[in-house]
Amino acid sequence: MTEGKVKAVKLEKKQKLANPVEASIDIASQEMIAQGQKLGVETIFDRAVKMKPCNIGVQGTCCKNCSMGPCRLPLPKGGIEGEDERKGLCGATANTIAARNFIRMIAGGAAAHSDHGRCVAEVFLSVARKETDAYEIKDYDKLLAVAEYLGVETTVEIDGEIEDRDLDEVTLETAEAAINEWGKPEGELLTLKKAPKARYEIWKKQGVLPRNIDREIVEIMHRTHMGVDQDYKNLIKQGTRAAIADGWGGSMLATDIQDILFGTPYPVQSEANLGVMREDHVNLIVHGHEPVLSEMIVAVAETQEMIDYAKTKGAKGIQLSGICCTANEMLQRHGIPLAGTFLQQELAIITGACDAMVVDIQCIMQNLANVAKCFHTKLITTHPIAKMEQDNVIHIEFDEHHALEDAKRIVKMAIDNFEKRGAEVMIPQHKASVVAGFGVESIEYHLGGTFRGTYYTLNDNIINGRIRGVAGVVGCNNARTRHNEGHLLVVKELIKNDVIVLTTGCTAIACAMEGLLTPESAAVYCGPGLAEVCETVGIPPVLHLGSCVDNSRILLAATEVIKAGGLGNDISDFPVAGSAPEWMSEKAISIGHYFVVSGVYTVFGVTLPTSGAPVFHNYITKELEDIYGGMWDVETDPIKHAHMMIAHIDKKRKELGIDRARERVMMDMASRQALET
Ligand code: NFS
Repeated sequence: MTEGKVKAVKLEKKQKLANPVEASIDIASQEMIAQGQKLGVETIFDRAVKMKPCNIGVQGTCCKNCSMGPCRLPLPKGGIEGEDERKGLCGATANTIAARNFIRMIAGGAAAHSDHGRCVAEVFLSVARKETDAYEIKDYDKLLAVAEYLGVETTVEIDGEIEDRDLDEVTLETAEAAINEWGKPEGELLTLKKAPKARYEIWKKQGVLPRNIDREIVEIMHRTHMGVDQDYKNLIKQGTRAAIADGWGGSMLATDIQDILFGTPYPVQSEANLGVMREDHVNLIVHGHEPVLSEMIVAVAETQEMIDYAKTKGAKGIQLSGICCTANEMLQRHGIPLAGTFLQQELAIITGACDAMVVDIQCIMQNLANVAKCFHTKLITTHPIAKMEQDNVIHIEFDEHHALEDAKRIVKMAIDNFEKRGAEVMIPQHKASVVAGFGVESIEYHLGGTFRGTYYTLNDNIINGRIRGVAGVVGCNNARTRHNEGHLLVVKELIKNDVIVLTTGCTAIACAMEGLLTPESAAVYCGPGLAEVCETVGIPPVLHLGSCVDNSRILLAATEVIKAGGLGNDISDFPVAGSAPEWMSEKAISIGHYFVVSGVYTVFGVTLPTSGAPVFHNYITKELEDIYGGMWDVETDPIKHAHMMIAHIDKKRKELGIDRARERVMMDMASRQALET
């Protein structure tokens, strides 16, 4: 530990500290929370004990959109009887205020995902214009698929013959068409046509087809300005447009373009949890979201030149690992291990073995700088829109035009810092094996029909009841709940009941840390039907589909299920449910809402910031189902949470008339064998 620098974050003597066992379900994290407390280094877990959330904000009924407020409209004790007379100075009702706040959260989330997408699209354009040689097209099949849905011709007729067009021209036109989706002056998003036809028609009928990605976000800021939209139904309608523009627009383009530039993921093996850090290696941790930078770090850190350089400094090599969604991106394409979830970022530094942490955008706690100050760790920001005020933070602005040089500088900085480690090194010895990197294509490969090459086998197993249904369990950690407990209890309860789980984001990392992302976990945790499918095909019962922008992969996988037939015409017809047990970010609200309006019943844990406005809350948790076939729900008890999803899945099985097959599966083995085709 670096002497003399501890004071910046020293825990006060009388400060109430977190109980490590109550704060996290994960032993590695418990050890590091305790280690932080021993060294006097405060973490988010201690701050969560010290500072309670504001009850009015939790209810979603605090309006601070003008300087006459903040107007606070808490729900009276015992609820509302008769007319709800609460109003702000301008007369805004609790419903208006909660709806405004809610869609501003959607705007924040959609902006974060989509601006990330824009950055990736800009790199794609640089590649197409041949302005950078650090990046190249890695997946031409994906490029041609994206060209097609963006309306770029990939063939040309010459003398009556159809020939392929020049690939450079196709690449350039595709990149230009992609960028155009953020700000085109008229029309609607071209990506919407990837949705099932019935879904597209619902959006059209409701008048919620997004026009372009940026406009829907801007319009939320306008409508929620003082004195504009004062009808909660009309407000959420705009929230719907922006959320669709995220899930079926900005996020989907981010995923597709990342696949074009960095390769479409296929299953890879790796490991997860803080135990992936190595005491005798240079530990470089990438944290954030955009793979544009971390791809270059991987490329540089794996060169012999850098490994040799690390050896000259006394290290045995370079251990790269990741936190948050950058971790998921690096895992799914390169097998780089996961150091941990959102709530483990400070803990990774408290190991005393993190030689450098390089961050880009989103989910980066400002307290990282204070924790880094207590150790030798170099904390490096890289993005022009995400800097930190603390003076120990180094800013190396990353640019795709000199990407390799920037990455080299960062890797060298980590290596040079290896020798400066203090005496207090403690890496928890906990990690689990992982198989990650699933997606629309690899699910088709593993669960597709041998001859049909579609989702036939998956559908068949849903119809015959071996797989009861599909769940998308996603989202963050939240320091107001026990780290990872909600994720793991919900996911385990689902797979125990034969529901296959698709996961992304920090839920995916939590599942990875628990060993749920291995085919072997099927025999331990699954019901008999799902276990049989997983064992036959050799897949885990929980499929890692990537980062949070990759939730678009879940939407597209659901669309493939519909296309393969036998399970209805729309996402809302088939047995699927969504969940975010430990959500905390605005991005999660945007994801939740595009799940809902894509026809998915979606349950959130922790709380929903709408509870203080019962009429609006009722609208999104009940009435939306009549319009979109999906709705919000909230449940903090993980087991109940999972069973609400299962009940919905069973309701859909019944509506499809496939509930009987499942009864036979559960009752006797002979009937199950009779179902085999
Ligand atoms: Ni998603 Fe990824 Fe994690 Fe939550 Fe943050 S890392 S984009 S927002 S905390 S899942």
